[in-house]
Amino acid sequence: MQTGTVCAHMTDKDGKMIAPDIRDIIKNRNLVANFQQIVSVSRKLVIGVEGLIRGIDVQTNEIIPPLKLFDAAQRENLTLELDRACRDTVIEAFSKVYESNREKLLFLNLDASVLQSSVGSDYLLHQVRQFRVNPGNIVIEISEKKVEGNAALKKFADAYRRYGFMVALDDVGSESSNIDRILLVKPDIIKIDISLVKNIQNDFYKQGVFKSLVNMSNRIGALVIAEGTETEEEAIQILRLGGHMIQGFFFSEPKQFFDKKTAFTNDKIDMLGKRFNEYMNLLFIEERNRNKRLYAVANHAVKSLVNTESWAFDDMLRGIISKNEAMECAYILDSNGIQVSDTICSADKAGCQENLIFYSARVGTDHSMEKYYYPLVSARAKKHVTQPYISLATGSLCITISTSYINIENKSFILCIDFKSYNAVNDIELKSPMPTYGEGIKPDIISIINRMNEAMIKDSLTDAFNRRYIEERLLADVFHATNDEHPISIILADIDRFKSVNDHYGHLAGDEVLKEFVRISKLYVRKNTDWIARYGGDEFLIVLVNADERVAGMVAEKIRSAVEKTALRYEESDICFTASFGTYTVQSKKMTCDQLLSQADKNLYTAKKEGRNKTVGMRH
Ligand code: GH3
Ligand code: MG
Repeated sequence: MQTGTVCAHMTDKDGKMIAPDIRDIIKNRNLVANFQQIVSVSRKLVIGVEGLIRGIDVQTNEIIPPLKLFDAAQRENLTLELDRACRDTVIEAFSKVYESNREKLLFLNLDASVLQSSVGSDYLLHQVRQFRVNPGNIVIEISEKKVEGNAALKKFADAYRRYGFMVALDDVGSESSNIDRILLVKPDIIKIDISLVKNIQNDFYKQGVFKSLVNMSNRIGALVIAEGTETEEEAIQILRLGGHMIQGFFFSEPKQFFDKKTAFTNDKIDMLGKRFNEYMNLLFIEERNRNKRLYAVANHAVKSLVNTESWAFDDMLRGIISKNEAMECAYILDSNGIQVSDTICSADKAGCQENLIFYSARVGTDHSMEKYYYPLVSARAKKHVTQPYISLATGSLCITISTSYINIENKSFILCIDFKSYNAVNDIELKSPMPTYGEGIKPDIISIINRMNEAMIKDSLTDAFNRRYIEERLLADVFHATNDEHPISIILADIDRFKSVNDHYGHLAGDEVLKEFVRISKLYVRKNTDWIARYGGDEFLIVLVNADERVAGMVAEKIRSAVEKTALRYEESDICFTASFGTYTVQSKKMTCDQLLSQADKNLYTAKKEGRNKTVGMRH
């Protein structure tokens, strides 16, 4: 819950704080509803508003913030009465704009301490009925901090979900968060607390926690809202980390009332979308340039190492490190991932700390499970750059580049270099020239542009469409389907135990499995209307336009069965694999893309839970 910037100064003549007369406030409904917008940037719309309550001191006309109201109510044992009065006020104000905005959501706070009494009474259900608001438009926000027992929370969430409400866990990521509670309640929405969002662009740890919460939410079919987003930098990071929706002063402050037209519009959405694209383009270019620099440095080092026998590795590494300020440390592995040199740190040793958790590895350490070794062997890559991670040698953020080479003893080795940070890496001079076209080769501009356009919307590995395409096309397809009143079905498919395919046969074989899955799927969908996109790692989205529930189930089953029967020849092996499918169909009802995807994802999750190699559709 956001409390905004309201301040109240109810003091007596000596300057002492006076408690509000809570009985009077409840009895006379001296309450006012404010609303703050919640925005989906990818869908370019305001999906709803959170209702926030303020009290009014009728004598002074001063505003009383919610915390103060609830404190006073608790002292008088009137929490339940105040909670109900607040909700009445908020729902009534919302109902005035609801009539012409029937697809918008109202996020409604419920004081967790009244959960127990709310389960049996159905009071909230009667409240929304009284104001003729559909429960499907209401998201009940329960503050994580205040919930005392898991059982009451689950009972409440289950009961209200059955009535058609959605449930959000509020303040997730604040000091008392419980991950097990999220898994237990399986909320529809997770609202991430302002403490995790504040300055997230400068905090690698916050980014890590935020990303994990998003990943977990995606798995359980919940959407993530980042609360308390105040700046453009924070908003861009949230989008980069996969946050689904944004709330906070960046988009709008809570407003006392809104009219029907402006209630759900916001000028900043388009601008943020553009800024985000610019940011991602820059990031991509920076990363590519950074990797080029790293490769140039590593190649240079390898040139000296190919002529060095293994007994002299340590000395040679010392020489290399001393000439490169950006390097933190370097070490050499044999082809099994076992360290054969010492870990040579930069002269200042600034970064190399030694304690029980963070220490530099020594000769004999097994690195075969590390992200800088694995791709070189599994995918037979010659070199690899990791994403930034916390180094065990230094405890600070680093990037490792690994390069395989053969030395004069004709043995294979892998050189690993840890680089200090982005800035240091960016300072390395880039010596390799930009690629140029050879003499006599005229680049065909049209075909380059076509290829680039294609690359913008296609997944380069599988030739299915990519995430960007999903965002644009699904919106259009769903819009047309609901407008023209024809059904639209989606299938979410995920390869079963795909990690073990990678583990058994290597990443390149895994890639072939992904390609094969797309090839098979294309055989069972219509070329001109239906489409297939890569939704994430081994997850695919198939969209069937003008196809009902029965057709969706049939198509999914056909693909599933064809996949099951396939033995993919790869090198000396026949790889067999299966996939699970979740379908969902919208017919004669309005649904957002996010809701549609989340419903199909729930079915996919059920298919996985029920043993995999299975299709699960709607169950009425
Ligand atoms: P489950 O049946 O529960 O889906 O098990 P799973 O092992 O398939 O689990 P999950 O879907 O979470 O794993 C996806 C794996 O796909 C993780 C990742 O290493 C791998 N992966 C993601 N992208 C690629 C890719 O482009 N190529 C290859 N070879 N593997 C990928
Ligand atoms: Mg999988």
